[in-house]
Amino acid sequence: MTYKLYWYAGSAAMAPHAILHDIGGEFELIKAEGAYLKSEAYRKLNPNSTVPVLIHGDGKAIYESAAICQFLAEQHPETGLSPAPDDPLRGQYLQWMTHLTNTVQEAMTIWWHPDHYTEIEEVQQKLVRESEARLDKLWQVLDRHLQENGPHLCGERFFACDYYLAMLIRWTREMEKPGEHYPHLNHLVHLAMARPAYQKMLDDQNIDQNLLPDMI
Ligand SMILES: N[C@@H](CCC(=O)N[C@@H](CS)C(=O)NCC(=O)O)C(=O)O
Repeated sequence: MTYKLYWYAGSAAMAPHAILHDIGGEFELIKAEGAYLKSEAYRKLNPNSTVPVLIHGDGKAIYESAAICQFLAEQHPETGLSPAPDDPLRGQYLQWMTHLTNTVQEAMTIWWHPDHYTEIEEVQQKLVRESEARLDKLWQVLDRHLQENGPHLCGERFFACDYYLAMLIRWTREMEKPGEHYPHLNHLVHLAMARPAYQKMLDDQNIDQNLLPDMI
């Protein structure tokens, strides 16, 4: 099966793109940015005009990065990126995937796009500050979790949720306290970057991921 991934560099396509490299078969990358995202053709794939979109099977499109990650990892159990339904880690894996996309990513969206929430500039500035404070709390909880139960989110095994976390951490590099400043989050990104599939994704996307040295 040949997959197609609509993407642009450094976007929410990073994690699905790394997983496609773990799967190892051929896939097609289709760059989608700017005006093209708003085009009628693209809106047929994703009416929200965002990347990523995955095309699979006989042309079915899926959007939402976390859904694409889970779909790909489940379709390809040989990658080891998703615990099977009867695996004792399954519940935790689903918890992390959901938490990352509906809580951590949402806090980040407020930082990147306060304009989605209000037109009033002062309120936007307040939202940005509040979202940094909220992220700080979320990072502290995640960092403590990794310290006590890591090195990955579900312990010894690396799953798709770990790619997702590494991607979200990258999005905070311009914040006052980037995610990589927390030692166990930083270590998690190093673990993702040590995987050839993640490196291939960074190369394809022409991303030079400068990262603080491993702190643990
Ligand atoms: N919840 C969506 C969010 C997707 C999203 O906001 N993607 C951004 C890039 S990270 C995008 O395409 N923005 C539209 C643009 O840049 O014009 C997901 O996780 O896939």
